[in-house]
Amino acid sequence: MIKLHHLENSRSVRILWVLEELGIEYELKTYKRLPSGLAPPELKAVDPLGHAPILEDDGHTVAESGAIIEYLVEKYGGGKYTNSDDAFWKHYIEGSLMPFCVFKLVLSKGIESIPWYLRSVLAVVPRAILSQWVDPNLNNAVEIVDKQLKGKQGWAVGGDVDGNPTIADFMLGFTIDVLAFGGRLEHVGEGIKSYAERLQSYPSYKKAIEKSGNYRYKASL
Ligand SMILES: N[C@@H](CCC(=O)N[C@@H](CS)C(=O)NCC(=O)O)C(=O)O
Repeated sequence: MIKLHHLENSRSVRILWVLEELGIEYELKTYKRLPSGLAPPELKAVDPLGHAPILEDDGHTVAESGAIIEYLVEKYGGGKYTNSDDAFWKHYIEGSLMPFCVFKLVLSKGIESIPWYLRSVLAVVPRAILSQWVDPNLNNAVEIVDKQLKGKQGWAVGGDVDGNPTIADFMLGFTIDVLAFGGRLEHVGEGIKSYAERLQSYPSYKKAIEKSGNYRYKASL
């Protein structure tokens, strides 16, 4: 049986969504993050990188959310869930947008961890990196997504021929949650906002979020 190694509050929500959408049976193994936020060492025993998600199926171990999604859609999707525009968005989301989300998160957490009485001095460099490099790049990357979603009533690249979500959506869902988290929805643009609303009421996505445990990125709409 398929086994998903899922880390709380992580990209493995993408795979939960695909599995729920496909309606196939799977075993879910959920891992808690260490206090540092890192994945626990047990994940390294499953795959050398030790990052979630990791999927096991039929003797294969697949890492990287994009690769896992393609594997599942190809093997179990029955020809559905694809669109010729998926390739760009799959690579763009993980290759260009997510890195800036992660830089922002890591630098902001680093600044917060500096004792307040030292912050004005020690935070100068991380704040400069944020304002001069991370924020402009992140804002630009988010705007590109917003432009793609603006005016759309359905899926990110129009869905498949039957109106189902496609690989671009499976990649985008978790990222939209991260962008919309913590009251930031007001700052992300109309396209992202309305997509986030539709996503949150989509049955298989709702189910995936329920199964993911205590999901911190639940957007307040
Ligand atoms: N590009 C990889 C990223 C994998 C990744 O960084 N996963 C994070 C969770 S979202 C992780 O396992 N973090 C724990 C750690 O860094 O120890 C993918 O798309 O699967």
